[in-house]
Amino acid sequence: AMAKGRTVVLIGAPTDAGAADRGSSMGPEALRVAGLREALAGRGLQVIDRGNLNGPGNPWQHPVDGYRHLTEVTEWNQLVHDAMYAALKADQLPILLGGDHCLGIGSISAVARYCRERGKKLRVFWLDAHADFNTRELSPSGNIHGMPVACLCGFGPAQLTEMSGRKPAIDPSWIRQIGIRSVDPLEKRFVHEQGLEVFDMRYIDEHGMRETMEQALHGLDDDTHLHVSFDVDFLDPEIAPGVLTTIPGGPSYREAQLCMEMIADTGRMASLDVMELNPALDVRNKTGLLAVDLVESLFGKSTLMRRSAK
Ligand code: 6HN
Ligand code: MN
Ligand code: MN
Ligand code: MN
Repeated sequence: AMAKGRTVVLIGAPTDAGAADRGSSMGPEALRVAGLREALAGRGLQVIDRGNLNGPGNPWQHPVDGYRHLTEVTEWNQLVHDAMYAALKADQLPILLGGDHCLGIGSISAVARYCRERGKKLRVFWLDAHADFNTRELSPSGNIHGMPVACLCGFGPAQLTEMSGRKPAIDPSWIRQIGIRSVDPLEKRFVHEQGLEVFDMRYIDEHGMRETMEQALHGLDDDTHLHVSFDVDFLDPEIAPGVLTTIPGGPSYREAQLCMEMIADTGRMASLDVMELNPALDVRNKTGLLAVDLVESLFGKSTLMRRSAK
């Protein structure tokens, strides 16, 4: 599926309207400056950089009725949905360059629509320090980047839950959350109620990244489209300071590499989000460079030829 010669499309979505503070709107350009296109081309992929989507600015308002910037977040997600869907229809592998993680709604709604039409199964890997499973009733902040997984599962405002053409866009059983270590009190209860499969940091500590990924990847087959939604705050802040919502105790450099390499080994990743990179908080684009390094691993770069290499 991920053979050399595939066409990868970069879609920049420079907004931070779903977050509590500014700066992730600069993420797409920081990923480009860190050499994302060149890294992918080095993997033997065709790369088309579509440039940035052009959505509304950040009005910088307080939440209204439990949501901050719902109008702007909706517009951005519709743009993302349309661009991701067009790329998938053209048999390309889209990479969304965020932008804050509210955009996972549009991205994964497009993937869900596409999979439904093709009769494909979908699995979503949510690599994140956070579960992003809040609703306006549960959220302590009103920030929609804390709500995308709930919206995709059908819990949220109609304009965000119905974007895929079907509500819910995805079933909770299609999701695997990895690296989680910060869940709000009411959100925690809802995660349990909905039966999300969460490989939190405690699980990774006890079982190791290898067994964690074996579990998370279990059951993927030829008919499964694997979407990876990579929130850069997944990574330990020691190695990845360039994010707004740093949470200590994340995966190390080696653990993150293994996670990405094991995804690459399956050959089934067919769409990707790289989210929440915040260059205003970074140090000499260190986090941007690390994100590009990990994306290379997602596309099969490893230190040596693996005996299992396809
Ligand atoms: N992210 N759980 C917090 C909230 O405000 O809902 C933080 C969410 C962070 C979201 O990093 O994508
Ligand atoms: Mn997130
Ligand atoms: Mn996060
Ligand atoms: Mn074990």
